[in-house]
Amino acid sequence: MVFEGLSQGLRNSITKLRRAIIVDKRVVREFVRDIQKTLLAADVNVELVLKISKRIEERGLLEKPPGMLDRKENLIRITYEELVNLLGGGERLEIKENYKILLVGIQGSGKTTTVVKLGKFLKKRGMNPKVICADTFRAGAYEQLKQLSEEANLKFYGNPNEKNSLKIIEEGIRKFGGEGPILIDSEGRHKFDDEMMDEINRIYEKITPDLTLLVLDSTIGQDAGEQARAFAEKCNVNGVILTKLDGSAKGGGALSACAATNSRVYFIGTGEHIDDFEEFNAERFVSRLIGFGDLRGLLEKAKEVEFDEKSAKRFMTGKFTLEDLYTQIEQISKMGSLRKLIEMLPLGTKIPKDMLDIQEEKLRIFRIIMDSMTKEEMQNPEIIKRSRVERIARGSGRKTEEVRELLNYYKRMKKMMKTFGDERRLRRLMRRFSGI
Ligand SMILES: Nc1nc2c(ncn2[C@@H]2O[C@H](COP(=O)(O)OP(=O)(O)OP(=O)(O)O)[C@@H](O)[C@H]2O)c(=O)[nH]1
Ligand SMILES: [Mg+2]
Repeated sequence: MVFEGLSQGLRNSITKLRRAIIVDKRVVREFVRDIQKTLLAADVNVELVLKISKRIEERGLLEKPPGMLDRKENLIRITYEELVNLLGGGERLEIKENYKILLVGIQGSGKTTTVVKLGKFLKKRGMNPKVICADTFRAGAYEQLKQLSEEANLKFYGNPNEKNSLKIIEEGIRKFGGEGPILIDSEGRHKFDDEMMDEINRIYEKITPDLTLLVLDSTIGQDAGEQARAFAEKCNVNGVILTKLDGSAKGGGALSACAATNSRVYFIGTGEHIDDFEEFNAERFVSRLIGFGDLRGLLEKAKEVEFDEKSAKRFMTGKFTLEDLYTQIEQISKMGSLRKLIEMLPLGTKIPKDMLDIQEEKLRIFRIIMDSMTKEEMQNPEIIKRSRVERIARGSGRKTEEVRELLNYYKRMKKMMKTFGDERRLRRLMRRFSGI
Protein backbone atom coordinates (compact mmCIF):
# COMPACT_ATOMS: atom_id res chain seq x y z
CA MET A 1 0.00 0.00 0.00
CA VAL A 2 1.09 3.56 -0.72
CA PHE A 3 2.02 5.52 2.43
CA GLU A 4 2.14 2.46 4.63
CA GLY A 5 4.55 4.05 7.10
CA LEU A 6 2.63 7.28 7.43
CA SER A 7 -0.66 5.47 7.86
CA GLN A 8 0.72 3.04 10.43
CA GLY A 9 2.36 5.82 12.41
CA LEU A 10 -0.82 7.87 12.57
CA ARG A 11 -2.95 4.89 13.52
CA ASN A 12 -0.54 3.90 16.28
CA SER A 13 -0.63 7.40 17.79
CA ILE A 14 -4.42 7.35 17.72
CA THR A 15 -4.65 3.93 19.33
CA LYS A 16 -2.31 5.12 22.07
CA LEU A 17 -4.38 8.26 22.58
CA ARG A 18 -7.58 6.27 22.84
CA ARG A 19 -6.04 4.24 25.63
CA ALA A 20 -5.25 7.29 27.75
CA ILE A 21 -7.58 7.70 30.69
CA ILE A 22 -7.73 11.46 30.72
CA VAL A 23 -6.65 14.02 28.17
CA ASP A 24 -4.33 16.43 29.90
CA LYS A 25 -1.44 18.55 28.71
CA ARG A 26 0.99 15.68 28.98
CA VAL A 27 -1.14 13.34 26.88
CA VAL A 28 -1.71 15.99 24.20
CA ARG A 29 2.01 16.76 24.03
CA GLU A 30 2.91 13.11 23.75
CA PHE A 31 0.35 12.60 21.03
CA VAL A 32 1.71 15.58 19.12
CA ARG A 33 5.28 14.29 19.50
CA ASP A 34 4.24 10.95 18.03
CA ILE A 35 2.62 12.69 15.07
CA GLN A 36 5.78 14.74 14.57
CA LYS A 37 7.93 11.63 14.37
CA THR A 38 5.59 10.03 11.85
CA LEU A 39 5.51 13.10 9.62
CA LEU A 40 9.27 13.55 9.73
CA ALA A 41 9.70 9.90 8.79
CA ALA A 42 7.43 10.54 5.79
CA ASP A 43 9.83 13.31 4.71
CA VAL A 44 7.58 16.25 5.58
CA ASN A 45 9.60 19.43 5.95
CA VAL A 46 10.71 20.15 9.52
CA GLU A 47 9.26 23.64 9.58
CA LEU A 48 5.91 22.39 8.36
CA VAL A 49 5.98 19.65 10.96
CA LEU A 50 6.64 22.16 13.73
CA LYS A 51 3.89 24.42 12.47
CA ILE A 52 1.26 21.71 12.30
CA SER A 53 2.22 20.20 15.66
CA LYS A 54 1.97 23.57 17.32
CA ARG A 55 -1.49 24.05 15.89
CA ILE A 56 -2.68 20.59 16.92
CA GLU A 57 -1.38 21.14 20.42
CA GLU A 58 -2.92 24.59 20.80
CA ARG A 59 -6.27 23.61 19.42
CA GLY A 60 -6.27 20.33 21.32
CA LEU A 61 -5.78 22.15 24.60
CA LEU A 62 -8.01 25.16 23.97
CA GLU A 63 -10.91 24.09 21.82
CA LYS A 64 -14.09 22.84 23.34
CA PRO A 65 -15.18 19.65 21.60
CA PRO A 66 -18.15 20.26 19.30
CA GLY A 67 -21.22 18.10 19.17
CA MET A 68 -21.03 14.81 20.96
CA LEU A 69 -17.26 14.50 20.76
CA ASP A 70 -15.11 13.95 23.79
CA ARG A 71 -11.70 15.54 24.11
CA LYS A 72 -9.84 12.58 22.66
CA GLU A 73 -12.09 12.40 19.66
CA ASN A 74 -11.79 16.10 19.19
CA LEU A 75 -8.01 15.83 19.17
CA ILE A 76 -8.29 13.25 16.39
CA ARG A 77 -10.66 15.51 14.49
CA ILE A 78 -8.25 18.43 14.82
CA THR A 79 -5.36 16.27 13.63
CA TYR A 80 -7.42 15.22 10.65
CA GLU A 81 -8.24 18.83 9.77
CA GLU A 82 -4.65 19.98 10.11
CA LEU A 83 -3.35 17.09 8.01
CA VAL A 84 -5.87 17.88 5.30
CA ASN A 85 -4.58 21.45 5.32
CA LEU A 86 -0.99 20.30 5.26
CA LEU A 87 -1.64 18.10 2.24
CA GLY A 88 -3.59 20.63 0.28
CA GLY A 89 -7.33 20.67 0.85
CA GLY A 90 -9.90 18.90 -1.24
CA GLU A 91 -10.70 20.67 -4.47
CA ARG A 92 -11.55 18.83 -7.65
CA LEU A 93 -10.19 19.75 -11.06
CA GLU A 94 -12.82 20.51 -13.63
CA ILE A 95 -12.13 18.97 -17.00
CA LYS A 96 -14.48 19.73 -19.85
CA GLU A 97 -15.12 17.84 -23.05
CA ASN A 98 -13.52 20.52 -25.24
CA TYR A 99 -10.36 21.07 -23.16
CA LYS A 100 -6.84 20.98 -24.51
CA ILE A 101 -4.61 19.72 -21.75
CA LEU A 102 -0.84 20.00 -21.91
CA LEU A 103 1.35 17.88 -19.64
CA VAL A 104 4.78 19.23 -18.82
CA GLY A 105 7.66 18.11 -16.62
CA ILE A 106 11.30 17.18 -16.52
CA GLN A 107 12.62 14.06 -18.15
CA GLY A 108 11.49 10.78 -16.73
CA SER A 109 8.95 12.34 -14.37
CA GLY A 110 6.24 10.16 -15.90
CA LYS A 111 4.52 12.44 -18.45
CA THR A 112 3.95 9.88 -21.17
CA THR A 113 2.63 7.24 -18.79
CA THR A 114 0.46 9.85 -17.08
CA VAL A 115 -1.08 11.12 -20.32
CA VAL A 116 -2.42 7.63 -20.90
CA LYS A 117 -3.46 7.13 -17.28
CA LEU A 118 -5.36 10.40 -17.32
CA GLY A 119 -6.93 9.48 -20.65
CA LYS A 120 -8.16 6.19 -19.28
CA PHE A 121 -9.44 7.89 -16.16
CA LEU A 122 -11.48 10.37 -18.23
CA LYS A 123 -12.75 7.61 -20.46
CA LYS A 124 -14.09 5.81 -17.42
CA ARG A 125 -15.90 9.03 -16.62
CA GLY A 126 -17.72 8.78 -19.91
CA MET A 127 -15.56 11.22 -21.87
CA ASN A 128 -13.85 10.64 -25.16
CA PRO A 129 -10.25 11.73 -24.64
CA LYS A 130 -7.68 11.87 -27.46
CA VAL A 131 -3.92 11.77 -27.18
CA ILE A 132 -1.25 13.67 -29.09
CA CYS A 133 2.46 12.90 -28.98
CA ALA A 134 4.33 16.20 -29.17
CA ASP A 135 7.63 14.79 -27.96
CA THR A 136 9.99 14.96 -30.90
CA PHE A 137 13.05 14.87 -28.70
CA ARG A 138 13.10 11.45 -27.11
CA ALA A 139 13.87 8.51 -29.33
CA GLY A 140 10.99 6.07 -29.22
CA ALA A 141 8.56 8.57 -27.67
CA TYR A 142 6.13 8.14 -30.54
CA GLU A 143 6.11 4.34 -30.29
CA GLN A 144 5.82 4.38 -26.52
CA LEU A 145 2.75 6.60 -26.47
CA LYS A 146 1.14 4.94 -29.47
CA GLN A 147 1.42 1.54 -27.85
CA LEU A 148 0.13 2.70 -24.46
CA SER A 149 -2.77 4.52 -26.11
CA GLU A 150 -3.77 1.37 -27.95
CA GLU A 151 -3.64 -0.55 -24.73
CA ALA A 152 -5.97 1.96 -23.12
CA ASN A 153 -8.13 2.17 -26.21
CA LEU A 154 -7.53 5.89 -26.74
CA LYS A 155 -7.41 7.66 -30.10
CA PHE A 156 -3.88 8.73 -30.82
CA TYR A 157 -2.12 11.16 -33.11
CA GLY A 158 1.58 11.57 -33.74
CA ASN A 159 4.04 11.94 -36.61
CA PRO A 160 7.48 10.36 -36.21
CA ASN A 161 8.74 12.18 -39.30
CA GLU A 162 7.90 15.66 -38.12
CA LYS A 163 10.44 17.46 -35.92
CA ASN A 164 8.36 20.51 -35.14
CA SER A 165 6.20 19.66 -32.15
CA LEU A 166 3.94 22.66 -32.62
CA LYS A 167 3.04 21.51 -36.13
CA ILE A 168 2.20 18.06 -34.77
CA ILE A 169 -0.09 19.51 -32.12
CA GLU A 170 -1.89 21.76 -34.59
CA GLU A 171 -2.32 18.89 -37.01
CA GLY A 172 -3.60 16.62 -34.21
CA ILE A 173 -6.12 19.17 -33.02
CA ARG A 174 -7.32 19.63 -36.58
CA LYS A 175 -7.64 15.89 -37.00
CA PHE A 176 -9.63 15.44 -33.81
CA GLY A 177 -11.82 18.40 -34.70
CA GLY A 178 -11.61 19.87 -31.21
CA GLU A 179 -13.78 17.07 -29.90
CA GLY A 180 -13.09 15.29 -26.57
CA PRO A 181 -10.48 16.45 -24.11
CA ILE A 182 -7.18 16.45 -25.98
CA LEU A 183 -4.20 15.34 -23.93
CA ILE A 184 -0.81 16.48 -25.15
CA ASP A 185 2.41 14.77 -24.12
CA SER A 186 5.36 17.13 -24.30
CA GLU A 187 9.06 16.48 -24.25
CA GLY A 188 11.22 16.39 -21.15
CA ARG A 189 14.81 17.48 -20.87
CA HIS A 190 17.82 16.29 -18.95
CA LYS A 191 17.31 18.78 -16.28
CA PHE A 192 15.19 21.68 -15.44
CA ASP A 193 16.61 24.26 -17.81
CA ASP A 194 15.73 27.47 -19.57
CA GLU A 195 15.81 25.93 -23.01
CA MET A 196 13.02 23.57 -22.06
CA MET A 197 11.05 26.36 -20.49
CA ASP A 198 11.30 28.47 -23.61
CA GLU A 199 10.11 25.53 -25.64
CA ILE A 200 7.14 25.03 -23.34
CA ASN A 201 6.32 28.70 -23.50
CA ARG A 202 6.48 28.70 -27.26
CA ILE A 203 4.03 25.84 -27.43
CA TYR A 204 1.89 27.39 -24.73
CA GLU A 205 1.49 30.69 -26.54
CA LYS A 206 0.49 29.06 -29.76
CA ILE A 207 -1.91 26.41 -28.66
CA THR A 208 -3.29 28.11 -25.54
CA PRO A 209 -4.18 24.97 -23.59
CA ASP A 210 -7.13 25.13 -21.22
CA LEU A 211 -5.07 23.33 -18.62
CA THR A 212 -1.36 22.89 -18.16
CA LEU A 213 -0.56 20.15 -15.69
CA LEU A 214 2.86 19.66 -14.21
CA VAL A 215 3.99 16.06 -13.79
CA LEU A 216 6.29 15.67 -10.80
CA ASP A 217 8.18 12.62 -9.66
CA SER A 218 7.45 12.23 -5.95
CA THR A 219 10.70 10.40 -5.24
CA ILE A 220 12.41 13.80 -5.17
CA GLY A 221 10.50 14.43 -1.93
CA GLN A 222 10.46 17.99 -0.64
CA ASP A 223 12.25 19.26 -3.76
CA ALA A 224 8.92 18.87 -5.52
CA GLY A 225 7.91 22.19 -3.97
CA GLU A 226 10.85 24.03 -5.47
CA GLN A 227 10.30 22.47 -8.86
CA ALA A 228 6.62 23.29 -8.80
CA ARG A 229 7.40 26.89 -7.96
CA ALA A 230 9.97 27.18 -10.73
CA PHE A 231 7.54 25.84 -13.33
CA ALA A 232 4.76 28.05 -12.08
CA GLU A 233 6.98 31.10 -12.53
CA LYS A 234 7.76 30.26 -16.12
CA CYS A 235 4.47 28.99 -17.40
CA ASN A 236 0.90 29.00 -16.39
CA VAL A 237 0.63 25.75 -14.44
CA ASN A 238 -2.89 24.93 -13.25
CA GLY A 239 -2.08 21.96 -11.12
CA VAL A 240 0.23 19.07 -10.34
CA ILE A 241 0.16 15.34 -10.95
CA LEU A 242 2.47 13.51 -8.57
CA THR A 243 3.82 10.21 -9.85
CA LYS A 244 5.58 7.20 -8.37
CA LEU A 245 4.02 7.49 -4.97
CA ASP A 246 4.16 3.73 -4.78
CA GLY A 247 7.89 3.39 -4.69
CA SER A 248 8.65 6.38 -2.56
CA ALA A 249 9.07 6.85 1.15
CA LYS A 250 9.12 10.54 0.39
CA GLY A 251 5.53 10.93 -0.71
CA GLY A 252 4.61 12.97 2.35
CA GLY A 253 7.45 15.34 1.58
CA ALA A 254 6.38 15.82 -2.02
CA LEU A 255 2.69 16.25 -1.22
CA SER A 256 3.18 18.69 1.62
CA ALA A 257 5.81 20.69 -0.26
CA CYS A 258 3.41 21.14 -3.18
CA ALA A 259 0.66 22.27 -0.83
CA ALA A 260 3.03 24.70 0.87
CA THR A 261 3.87 26.32 -2.47
CA ASN A 262 0.20 26.50 -3.41
CA SER A 263 0.61 23.98 -6.18
CA ARG A 264 -2.47 21.91 -5.97
CA VAL A 265 -2.07 18.19 -6.52
CA TYR A 266 -5.09 16.86 -8.43
CA PHE A 267 -3.98 13.37 -9.38
CA ILE A 268 -1.51 10.82 -8.14
CA GLY A 269 0.25 7.95 -9.90
CA THR A 270 0.63 4.89 -7.74
CA GLY A 271 2.30 2.32 -9.98
CA GLU A 272 3.61 1.53 -13.44
CA HIS A 273 0.36 0.13 -14.77
CA ILE A 274 -2.06 2.47 -16.55
CA ASP A 275 -4.74 1.82 -13.95
CA ASP A 276 -2.47 2.87 -11.08
CA PHE A 277 -3.82 6.37 -11.00
CA GLU A 278 -6.34 8.23 -8.91
CA GLU A 279 -7.80 11.60 -8.29
CA PHE A 280 -6.20 13.19 -5.27
CA ASN A 281 -8.38 14.63 -2.59
CA ALA A 282 -6.68 15.48 0.68
CA GLU A 283 -9.80 14.82 2.76
CA ARG A 284 -10.33 11.37 1.35
CA PHE A 285 -6.64 10.67 1.43
CA VAL A 286 -6.19 11.57 5.09
CA SER A 287 -9.36 9.68 5.99
CA ARG A 288 -7.82 6.63 4.42
CA LEU A 289 -4.54 7.12 6.24
CA ILE A 290 -6.24 7.39 9.59
CA GLY A 291 -8.83 4.73 8.89
CA PHE A 292 -11.92 5.88 7.12
CA GLY A 293 -14.58 4.01 9.07
CA ASP A 294 -13.30 5.42 12.30
CA LEU A 295 -13.13 8.93 11.14
CA ARG A 296 -16.46 9.16 9.42
CA GLY A 297 -18.29 8.20 12.58
CA LEU A 298 -16.33 10.77 14.46
CA LEU A 299 -16.98 13.62 12.07
CA GLU A 300 -20.66 12.82 12.01
CA LYS A 301 -20.73 12.83 15.76
CA ALA A 302 -19.24 16.30 15.77
CA LYS A 303 -22.25 17.55 13.87
CA GLU A 304 -24.89 15.33 15.37
CA VAL A 305 -26.55 17.77 17.72
CA GLU A 306 -27.99 20.32 15.44
CA PHE A 307 -31.05 22.05 16.70
CA ASP A 308 -33.04 23.95 14.23
CA GLU A 309 -32.65 27.57 15.11
CA LYS A 310 -36.35 28.37 15.32
CA SER A 311 -37.20 25.76 17.89
CA ALA A 312 -34.11 26.65 19.91
CA LYS A 313 -35.20 30.26 19.96
CA ARG A 314 -38.68 29.43 21.21
CA PHE A 315 -37.14 27.09 23.67
CA MET A 316 -34.92 29.82 25.09
CA THR A 317 -37.37 32.70 25.14
CA GLY A 318 -39.88 31.03 27.37
CA LYS A 319 -42.39 30.32 24.61
CA PHE A 320 -42.04 26.71 25.43
CA THR A 321 -44.98 24.43 24.75
CA LEU A 322 -45.57 20.72 25.04
CA GLU A 323 -44.90 20.52 21.32
CA ASP A 324 -41.40 21.82 21.98
CA LEU A 325 -40.99 19.38 24.81
CA TYR A 326 -42.00 16.61 22.45
CA THR A 327 -39.34 17.63 19.92
CA GLN A 328 -36.83 17.93 22.70
CA ILE A 329 -37.58 14.43 23.92
CA GLU A 330 -37.13 13.15 20.39
CA GLN A 331 -33.75 14.84 20.25
CA ILE A 332 -32.77 13.34 23.55
CA SER A 333 -33.72 9.84 22.55
CA LYS A 334 -31.64 10.29 19.42
CA MET A 335 -28.67 11.32 21.50
CA GLY A 336 -28.84 8.94 24.38
CA SER A 337 -29.34 11.06 27.42
CA LEU A 338 -30.55 14.40 28.60
CA ARG A 339 -27.45 14.73 30.72
CA LYS A 340 -25.28 14.66 27.61
CA LEU A 341 -27.37 17.38 26.01
CA ILE A 342 -27.43 19.59 29.05
CA GLU A 343 -23.73 19.17 29.70
CA MET A 344 -23.10 20.80 26.39
CA LEU A 345 -25.11 23.86 27.26
CA PRO A 346 -23.08 26.65 28.81
CA LEU A 347 -25.31 26.49 31.84
CA GLY A 348 -25.40 22.80 32.52
CA THR A 349 -24.49 23.11 36.17
CA LYS A 350 -27.54 25.19 37.04
CA ILE A 351 -29.92 22.39 36.30
CA PRO A 352 -31.26 20.32 39.20
CA LYS A 353 -29.76 16.87 39.23
CA ASP A 354 -33.04 14.96 39.33
CA MET A 355 -34.07 16.62 36.07
CA LEU A 356 -30.94 15.38 34.42
CA ASP A 357 -31.40 11.87 35.60
CA ILE A 358 -34.86 11.41 34.22
CA GLN A 359 -35.02 7.96 32.75
CA GLU A 360 -35.33 7.25 29.12
CA GLU A 361 -38.24 4.99 29.93
CA LYS A 362 -40.03 7.92 31.51
CA LEU A 363 -39.47 10.06 28.46
CA ARG A 364 -40.94 7.30 26.35
CA ILE A 365 -44.06 7.29 28.51
CA PHE A 366 -44.29 11.09 28.28
CA ARG A 367 -44.26 10.77 24.55
CA ILE A 368 -47.07 8.22 24.59
CA ILE A 369 -49.14 10.52 26.81
CA MET A 370 -48.56 13.50 24.55
CA ASP A 371 -49.69 11.44 21.57
CA SER A 372 -53.13 11.40 23.20
CA MET A 373 -53.36 15.15 23.53
CA THR A 374 -55.10 17.50 21.16
CA LYS A 375 -53.17 20.09 19.20
CA GLU A 376 -54.72 22.78 21.36
CA GLU A 377 -53.56 21.08 24.54
CA MET A 378 -50.07 20.69 23.16
CA GLN A 379 -49.88 24.38 22.31
CA ASN A 380 -51.57 25.66 25.49
CA PRO A 381 -50.85 23.16 28.22
CA GLU A 382 -52.40 25.57 30.75
CA ILE A 383 -55.87 24.46 29.69
CA ILE A 384 -55.23 20.89 30.84
CA LYS A 385 -57.31 20.63 34.01
CA ARG A 386 -58.65 17.59 35.84
CA SER A 387 -61.18 16.33 33.33
CA ARG A 388 -58.69 16.61 30.51
CA VAL A 389 -56.04 14.82 32.60
CA GLU A 390 -58.44 11.93 33.06
CA ARG A 391 -59.31 11.79 29.39
CA ILE A 392 -55.67 11.85 28.33
CA ALA A 393 -54.80 9.10 30.83
CA ARG A 394 -57.59 6.94 29.48
CA GLY A 395 -56.68 7.63 25.88
CA SER A 396 -53.01 6.81 26.36
CA GLY A 397 -53.55 3.87 28.68
CA ARG A 398 -51.44 5.52 31.41
CA LYS A 399 -52.15 6.59 34.97
CA THR A 400 -53.44 10.07 35.82
CA GLU A 401 -50.38 10.50 38.10
CA GLU A 402 -48.14 10.00 35.11
CA VAL A 403 -49.98 12.68 33.17
CA ARG A 404 -49.56 15.04 36.14
CA GLU A 405 -45.90 14.11 36.37
CA LEU A 406 -45.47 15.06 32.74
CA LEU A 407 -47.24 18.39 33.30
CA ASN A 408 -45.00 19.11 36.28
CA TYR A 409 -41.92 18.19 34.34
CA TYR A 410 -43.05 20.50 31.56
CA LYS A 411 -43.64 23.40 33.98
CA ARG A 412 -40.23 23.04 35.56
CA MET A 413 -38.57 22.80 32.19
CA LYS A 414 -40.37 25.90 30.97
CA LYS A 415 -39.36 27.88 34.03
CA MET A 416 -35.82 26.80 33.64
CA MET A 417 -35.71 27.77 29.98
CA LYS A 418 -37.01 31.22 30.84
CA THR A 419 -34.29 31.87 33.38
CA PHE A 420 -31.54 31.56 30.84
CA GLY A 421 -33.34 32.79 27.82
CA ASP A 422 -31.52 35.88 26.72
CA GLU A 423 -30.32 36.47 23.19
CA ARG A 424 -26.62 36.45 23.86
CA ARG A 425 -26.76 33.13 25.54
CA LEU A 426 -28.90 31.81 22.76
CA ARG A 427 -26.38 32.80 20.19
CA ARG A 428 -23.64 31.17 22.19
CA LEU A 429 -25.74 28.06 22.41
CA MET A 430 -26.36 28.04 18.68
CA ARG A 431 -22.65 28.35 18.01
CA ARG A 432 -21.99 25.51 20.36
CA PHE A 433 -24.50 23.32 18.63
CA SER A 434 -23.30 24.02 15.15
CA GLY A 435 -19.77 23.20 16.22
CA ILE A 436 -18.17 26.44 15.04
N1 LIG B 1 6.32 2.89 -10.03
C1 LIG B 1 5.86 3.86 -10.84
N2 LIG B 1 6.48 4.09 -12.00
C2 LIG B 1 6.01 5.08 -12.78
C3 LIG B 1 4.88 5.85 -12.43
N3 LIG B 1 4.66 6.75 -13.43
C4 LIG B 1 5.61 6.51 -14.35
N4 LIG B 1 6.43 5.51 -13.99
C5 LIG B 1 7.60 4.97 -14.67
O1 LIG B 1 8.56 5.99 -14.82
C6 LIG B 1 9.30 5.81 -16.01
C7 LIG B 1 9.29 7.09 -16.83
O2 LIG B 1 7.95 7.33 -17.27
P1 LIG B 1 7.59 8.14 -18.59
O3 LIG B 1 6.13 8.24 -18.63
O4 LIG B 1 8.28 7.58 -19.76
O5 LIG B 1 8.24 9.53 -18.22
P2 LIG B 1 8.35 10.83 -19.13
O6 LIG B 1 8.23 12.01 -18.26
O7 LIG B 1 7.43 10.75 -20.26
O8 LIG B 1 9.84 10.73 -19.62
P3 LIG B 1 10.49 11.57 -20.85
O9 LIG B 1 9.56 11.45 -21.98
O10 LIG B 1 11.78 10.89 -21.11
O11 LIG B 1 10.69 12.94 -20.36
C8 LIG B 1 8.66 4.64 -16.72
O12 LIG B 1 9.42 3.50 -16.47
C9 LIG B 1 7.28 4.51 -16.07
O13 LIG B 1 6.83 3.18 -16.08
C10 LIG B 1 4.23 5.59 -11.17
O14 LIG B 1 3.27 6.22 -10.75
N5 LIG B 1 4.77 4.56 -10.43
MG1 LIG C 1 7.73 10.89 -22.30
